[in-house]
Amino acid sequence: MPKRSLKTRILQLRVITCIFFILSIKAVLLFFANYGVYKYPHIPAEVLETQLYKQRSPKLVLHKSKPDCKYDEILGSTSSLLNWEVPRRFDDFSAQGLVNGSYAPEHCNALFSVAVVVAYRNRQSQLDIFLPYMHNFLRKQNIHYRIYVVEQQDEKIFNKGILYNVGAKTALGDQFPCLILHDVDLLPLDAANLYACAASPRHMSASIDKFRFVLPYDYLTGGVLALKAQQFVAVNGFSNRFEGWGGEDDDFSYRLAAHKLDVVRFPVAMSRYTMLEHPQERRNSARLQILRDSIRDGGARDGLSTLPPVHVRVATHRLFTLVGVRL
Ligand code: NGS
Repeated sequence: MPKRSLKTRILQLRVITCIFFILSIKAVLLFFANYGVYKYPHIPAEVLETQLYKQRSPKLVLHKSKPDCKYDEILGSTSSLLNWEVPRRFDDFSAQGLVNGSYAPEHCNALFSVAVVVAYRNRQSQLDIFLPYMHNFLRKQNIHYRIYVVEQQDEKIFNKGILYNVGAKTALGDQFPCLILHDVDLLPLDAANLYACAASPRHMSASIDKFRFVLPYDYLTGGVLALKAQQFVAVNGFSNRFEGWGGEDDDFSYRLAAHKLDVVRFPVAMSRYTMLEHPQERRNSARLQILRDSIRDGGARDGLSTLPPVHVRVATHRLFTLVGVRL
């Protein structure tokens, strides 16, 4: 066999290296292309304000001498935090203006009243970051809001759907026209991400660092979702059947679609979140079956209207209203 010259060997090596390099690039591109929606459709930034649902709670005390609050500067803000800049300690936190987890601006009359509803259990270290961070963030937004922490206070399997139904009922009792269903591990990074409902349900956490700031799939409504209280009631709230992790939000997306309620989003630069780290919860192995059954029998028969008998105890704290639930 003829001996290959050094030149041929180097050339061959180069060809192999090039092929390897091209294939690697292709694999990386395919990975990114197949995993998530990079450019999701969103409300154009210029018309955002016209799409918002301006509605206050009748309980909000208005001051005739004060003007209505303005939102154009907030919506136009380009100020953002990078995920590693998010504080993990709040040694100098001030609770100024907060009563029972609620706040309304003093210098103007808010045009939005918003209930932030957090389904919660056993994540104290996250709550310790979430509450001060969110109050610091929301107090700059000129909105009237209240944070409800809906805690499952028993040893049964976690049921987020029931907690959201109970939380929504409590917020409805307080006459909040807009609900924001919020995971405790998600923190908004963009000052322009106004915590307000839109005419259509609004998926707010479209761009999360854990998912490389890519929307994992277009019908995802989990994480942070804003919708009118009347829309929540119209779709009969969440299913009560999902126990453990997963599926209840996809079922809710189906309910919205079945009621022809299209989900809207804000542009990426206003929808970024960081996710606080935590171990993955145990997945509910029955979730896909429950989802299929729920969709098969028309979806929304089970929900807010069929909430099982649960013990609910509401207690007020300075930074939040606690809605304790025992299944
Ligand atoms: C889907 C789950 C959703 C969940 C989403 C993102 O697979 O409940 O992942 O989860 N659907 C089912 O399991 C049917 S996340 O990675 O944010 O924890 O919200």
